[in-house]
Amino acid sequence: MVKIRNFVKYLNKLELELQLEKELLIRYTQNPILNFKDVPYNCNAIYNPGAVKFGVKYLLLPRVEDGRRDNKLHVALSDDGINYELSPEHIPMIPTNDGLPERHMYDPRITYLEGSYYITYCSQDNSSLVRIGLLKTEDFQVFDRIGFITPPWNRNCALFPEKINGQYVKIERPMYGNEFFNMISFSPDLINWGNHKLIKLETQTWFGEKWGAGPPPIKTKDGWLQIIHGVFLACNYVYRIGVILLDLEEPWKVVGQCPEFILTPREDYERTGETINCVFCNGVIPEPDGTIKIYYGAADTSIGLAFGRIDDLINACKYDMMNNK
Ligand code: M1P
Repeated sequence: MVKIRNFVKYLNKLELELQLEKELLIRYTQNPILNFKDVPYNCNAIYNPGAVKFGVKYLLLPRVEDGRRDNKLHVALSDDGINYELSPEHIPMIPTNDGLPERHMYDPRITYLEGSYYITYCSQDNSSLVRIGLLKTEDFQVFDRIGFITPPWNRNCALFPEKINGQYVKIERPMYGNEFFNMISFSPDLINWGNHKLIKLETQTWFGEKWGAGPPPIKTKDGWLQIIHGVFLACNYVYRIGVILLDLEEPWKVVGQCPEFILTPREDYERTGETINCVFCNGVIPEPDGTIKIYYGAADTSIGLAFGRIDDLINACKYDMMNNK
């Protein structure tokens, strides 16, 4: 029995290796790993989770859209990074002190920094006005509001997992009407931010409309590995996932860019849903063996999981744009 089980494990591994030769990421065959049926109340969707290792557990912080289509964050825990149990209650909403209500919390990015977990998330009022809130927690039960760390009209913000030259660092995307700017900014205290620097990518068709940062960047010897999403306008928007490398000391400088997307909507659950043709990632978990688990929102409706290798993603970023090879 043990021999057969080991043989099946070996075959699964072989299959994974063969598929990874063709594509950089492969999907978990039982996707989606969470959908509306896992939410114990009337809801519209569950998607775009933040992700982190939490002690011996894997932790997701998905966005749940309730029966009013209001957005809240729930904690989901897992022993294996694949099978998650969702807590029935959303995390507490903390009153703001500046007169702007917070009706929706969504697209959280979780950064483990100096022994605490920090959550950057989109905070939206009763209209479409959105800015970035920052929460701090030790246990994912009690949350402190650090403050709002951008002015209104900002999304796709993640904190770096360590200071650079004595300063906290974030990546963010302010928007002015139909203009979108990805930037790095710095702070001495996580509250006051400045010294904004633009990040410039070589524009590719698949993100011709706009792009934005995904989860917090991962430190590698070749640079900060940053998962992004990119948007192309066909008859509708098409959201895809890509990857870039940022300089370790001057993270607004792009030192590598994979010209191709690394995940595109192909499966029914990615093509059909609240937002058709959409894969969007704001949570990954790198493993000590060099693999990476990529959690992504599928069609703004459910959560998919894909596997890859960090070295493959780094190598894909070493594409020579000048010489096209
Ligand atoms: O509907 C697709 C995505 O749209 C927004 O992303 P962006 O600001 O980059 O266009 C976000 O609302 C995101 O949650 C959503 O999945």
